Amino acid sequence: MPHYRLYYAPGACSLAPHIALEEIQMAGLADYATTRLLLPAGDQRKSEFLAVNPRGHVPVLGFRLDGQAQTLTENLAILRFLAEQHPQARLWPADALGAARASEWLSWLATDVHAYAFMQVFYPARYAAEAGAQVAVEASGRALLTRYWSDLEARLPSAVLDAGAGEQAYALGAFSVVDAYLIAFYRWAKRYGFAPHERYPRWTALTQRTLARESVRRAFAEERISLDDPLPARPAPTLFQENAA
Ligand SMILES: N[C@@H](CCC(=O)N[C@@H](CS)C(=O)NCC(=O)O)C(=O)O
Repeated sequence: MPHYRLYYAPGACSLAPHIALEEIQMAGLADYATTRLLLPAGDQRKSEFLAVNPRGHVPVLGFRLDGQAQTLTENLAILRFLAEQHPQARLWPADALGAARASEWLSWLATDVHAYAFMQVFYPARYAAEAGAQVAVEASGRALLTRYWSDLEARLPSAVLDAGAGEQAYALGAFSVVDAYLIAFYRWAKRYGFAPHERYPRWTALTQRTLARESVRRAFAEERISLDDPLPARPAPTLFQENAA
């Protein structure tokens, strides 16, 4: 049976592959272990982890394939790889258009939403040294995210609002890795004050349906997170200090 190791940080974007691995394990297709990193403690910059992923990011997936040890980074690649290795878990649409839609969602979430907009909100000090400029960077990220959330809400099918729709009422119809990724963003949106539970009924209904899955509850429990976790204190190193480190 395949065995994986997931390097994750609680509530980070690594939550998506964590949920995917739970789905795969619960279907009896593989098992996995985890290594937990605490980002505020700087675990991602420690030499043990940089030896695994010199980019200093989670998620990382470790596994053996054809006798070779592999480490795979990047959510989009990891989610697609897991889904393709375990088609019986049905985490990725089988038809060509559905598959393209899955890539469309994951790519947009990883690049525009995460790398472009959220990073400005998470780490304004990485973009500007001066405090006033950092406020402007964060405001820019927040304005982008507000636009993106409306786009996201409009793209979700109205069927997600139908409490009786059951297993066919996820972002792409059936449950997929897209839903596993979306719930991580919903939690961030909530923590960072975007009040998705008040403003985005489709995204909220989708999140509740996703959260009701056993795999998702297990991943949340192992990461010791909830949708209501408060915002952590922010270390906010300056650009100058980061460069000097
Ligand atoms: N492009 C990567 C980004 C991964 C990423 O930014 N991960 C964050 C957690 S959500 C991280 O490890 N951040 C650590 C840091 O920036 O110091 C992906 O999509 O997997």
